Amino acid sequence: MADLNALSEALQAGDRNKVVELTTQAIEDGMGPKEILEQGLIAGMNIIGAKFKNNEVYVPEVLIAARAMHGAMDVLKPKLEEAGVEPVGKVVLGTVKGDLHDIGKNLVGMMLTGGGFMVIDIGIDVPAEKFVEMAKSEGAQVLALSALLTTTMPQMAEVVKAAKAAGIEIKTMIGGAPVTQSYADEIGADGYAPDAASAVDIAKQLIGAA
Ligand code: B1M
Repeated sequence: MADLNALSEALQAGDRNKVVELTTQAIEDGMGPKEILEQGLIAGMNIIGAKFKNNEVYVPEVLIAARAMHGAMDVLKPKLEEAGVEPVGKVVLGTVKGDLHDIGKNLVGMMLTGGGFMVIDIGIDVPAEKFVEMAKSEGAQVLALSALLTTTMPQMAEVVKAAKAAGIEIKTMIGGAPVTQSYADEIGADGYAPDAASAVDIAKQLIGAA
């Protein structure tokens, strides 16, 4: 019988081949895709997230764990769809207009995916109107904005303003090295996360899934 603890541990070690092998084995053993996702993969990603927050692991370890998670998701996704398993929520994620930094954004996306969210990553240098348009067309619950430059932070205010003006039911959350909770308060964003692991907690709180 497949061992979900071993799956979680292989994910934490970033051993993509082992993670794919154990996920495949768990499916063949007749385990439910939701159980494999939650008790194996998300459980492992949560541990990586907590260690990342505590500076026990660093960006490279998170990236290789996320790569292993992606490998498993390729195998698991069709099974999840067949079983009608709904994601925790849908997030539209991007780096704001004028800003080309994407390493932190990508990490946030990987952690959110690892946390069970469906993430629509719309890239870098994204204007406010595009965020709103995508949030509408995707029916997302959360708009997640990243900025690494003090000069592009004001773009976050533009997105928050545009989302409010469009009258859409959506929560906005922001992050990035120069961004703070007080800036989030100042521009009326619903949430702020200092790092990729906390972004998952905040996104869940915002949609009442915490
Ligand atoms: Co640039 N850059 N850069 N850069 N760059 C910084 C940010 C800078 C601090 C360097 C410095 O001067 N010391 C400085 C900004 C100064 C400021 O405004 N305060 C700077 C500058 C000035 C510039 C240029 C203007 C340089 C120039 O051309 N003269 C230029 C701007 C280009 C543009 O965007 N228009 C520029 C360009 C670049 C590169 C293209 C060369 C490259 C980016 C490559 C890429 O992203 N694909 C680059 C890089 C790599 C950096 C540094 C070195 C590293 C950034 C990074 O990836 N960190 C950076 C200096 C530094 O931070 N040490 C610097 C690792 C990443 C994991 O952390 O992105 O902070 P971070 O993400 C964290 C959290 O912030 C948080 O979670 C992540 C993981 O925990 N987080 C969120 C991020 N987004 C979040 C969203 C959330 C929640 C949490 O919710 C939605």
